Formats: sequence, C-alpha cells, structure tokens
Amino acid sequence: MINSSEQYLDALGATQSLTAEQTAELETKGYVIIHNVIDKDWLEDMRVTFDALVEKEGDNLAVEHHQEATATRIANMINKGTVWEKVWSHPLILSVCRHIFRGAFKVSSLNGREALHRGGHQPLHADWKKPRPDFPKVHLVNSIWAIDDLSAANGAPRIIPGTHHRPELPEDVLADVGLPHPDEVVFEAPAGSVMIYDAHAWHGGTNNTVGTRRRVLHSLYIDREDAQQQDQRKWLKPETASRLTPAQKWLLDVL
Ligand SMILES: O=C(O)CCC(=O)C(=O)O
Repeated sequence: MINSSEQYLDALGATQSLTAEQTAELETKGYVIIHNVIDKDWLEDMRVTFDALVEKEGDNLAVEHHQEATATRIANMINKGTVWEKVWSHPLILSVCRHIFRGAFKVSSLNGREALHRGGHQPLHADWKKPRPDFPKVHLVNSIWAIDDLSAANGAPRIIPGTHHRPELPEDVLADVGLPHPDEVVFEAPAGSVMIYDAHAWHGGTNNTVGTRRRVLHSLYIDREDAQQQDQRKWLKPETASRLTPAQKWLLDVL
C-alpha cells in the first residue's frame, strides 16, 4: 500500500533523470525548456478541445479564476476533458517539479491562455505574491505548454533569468513593471514545447502584435502545505474522479 509522498511520486513516474545541463539551467536561470513533449496528434486534440471550450463557455470563460481583458483564459481545465490529464500528471514535468521543490507538492491549477491580437501584455510578476520569511523555499512551480508556435511577435511569455533567487517582488524594485526588461528572455519555441520554471521568477505575457494563434496551458504546482489556486476538493467532478488513479488523486490532493 502506498502511503508516502515519495511512493506516490514514484507511482506517477516522476523518476526521470534531468541532464546536467537542465539541472544547471534550473539553478542559474530558474527555468528549463523541453521540446517535443506534445506529439502531433495530441496537439491537434488539444487545439480542438481548447477552441470548443472557448466556444462553449463564451462570457463565462475563466469565471472560476480570473478574466483578462485582452487575452482569452480558460480555468479549471482538470474538469474539462480527458486530453488534459496527461498534462498535469506528465512524468517528465513531475520529475522536474520534484527536483525544484525538493519536497512534496500537488497540482495547484490547470488553466489555458491565449493573447488576442494587439493584446496580452502583462506586467512582470511572480506567481507567489505572499511574503517569504522562509526564503529561499520554493512554493510554486509553473509550466507553460505551447499549443501553438510561440514567437516574440505573437506574444510569447518573457522571463528574467536568475530572479528566482531574489526575495523581492518585481513591483517592489522596478520603476515600471510594464516595460521591457534588459535581461528578459522570450520563450520562443515550436508548438509541443514546455517551459518549466520556478514561479518565484519574474515573468509575464507579452503583446500579440501579429494576431497568429498563441494558445498555451499553465500547469501550476504548489508546495503541499499551501492552498491550491483551484481547490480540487471543491471543483473535482465525480466523472473526472472516476477516471483517476490513486496517485493522480494524491497529486490533486483529493484522496
Ligand atoms: O501565458 C503567458 O504568456 C504567461 C501568463 C502569465 O504569466 C500569467 O497569466 O500569470
């Protein structure tokens, strides 16, 4: 019988070794980019399901979390299609999370986002906004999944390498968090790539100046002691729960 975090993570396949280069990048930059995580058929399934949700939910999109004026958002995706289950419980992503957290974690939320034409710019921010008396403990790890090709022109996310080592929030130290940052790196990558990052690092969406499709997923993980962005005990539908393994339920903290 499984009864420890380590055993659940093993059962989820979070046992993959990171390369020395990935380990070094996570330490120095705070993020790593992995290509070809999503294959062609899975991508197609994601695109169709993403667009069907947008069509179906209309004005109610992302009411479970928050709406954004110039970007389409979908929240609570854990309950919105089997195609997403391989995302939030992906063994490689969980292996990277295990490395970054160095302790037990759980899913915080799974959301979708698409910067609309001439929209999508966000201030630089860290996903964890609370004080950090326990710095440098990691509370949040995020992964951005490219469903479409991401480019600087179509609003790919930017991230400032090394800022995961800073205890301050960008708004506390930068004169204007809306401006380009001299050190920023834009996550330009082909569809199917995933950027995993320590979500204390400063980052944000950029403007989609050309209007090409730019759908992404945000699969967010949090220290097991912290509160999920999307309380899975409240939101998990019986229909979703019926498909999940005990280890997946542990990862959602609904066991
Ligand atoms: O999708 C992106 O470009 C990043 C979005 C982001 O950082 C956020 O919504 O908090």
